[in-house]
Order: sequence, then structure tokens, then C-alpha cells
Amino acid sequence: MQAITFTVRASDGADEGITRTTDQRFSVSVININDNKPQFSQEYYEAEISENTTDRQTVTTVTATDADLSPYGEVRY
Ligand SMILES: [Ca+2]
Repeated sequence: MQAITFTVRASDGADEGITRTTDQRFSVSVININDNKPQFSQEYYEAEISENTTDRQTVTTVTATDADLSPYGEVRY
């Protein structure tokens, strides 16, 4: 789980020089959900193989990515 920390400063409406401020630190935990599906790097792939091609020959290489963090962003083929 990732966390984002930041500081928010609240200031009153007093004139410059006598303004009073308060800083507050916040921490927000980012929950990983599986809200993205894998996307192939190309919309269309085309390949040709010889009729004499033996088993286990590479025909073409495809890639896809998933914008989610691991494990939901891991892509299997
Ligand atoms: Ca995903």
C-alpha cells in the first residue's frame, strides 16, 4: 500500500504581517484495486509463418501493459 503525505496550511484573513497560520500534516493511504485492464501496445498484430514451421517457433512478439500496481498490474500471456 502506498501512502501520500502532505501539509495543508490554513491562514486567517488578517492583514499581511499579522496573519496567523496553522500547518497540519496529512497521510493518505492509496488502496490498490484492479480498475484497469491490460492494453496491448498495438491495436492489431499480423504475422506469417511457413507451412513447414516446427513447433515452438516464435511467430511474433506482443506486449501489453496494465496501469494497476502489482499484483493487479502484472500481465500474463
Ligand atoms: Ca489490472
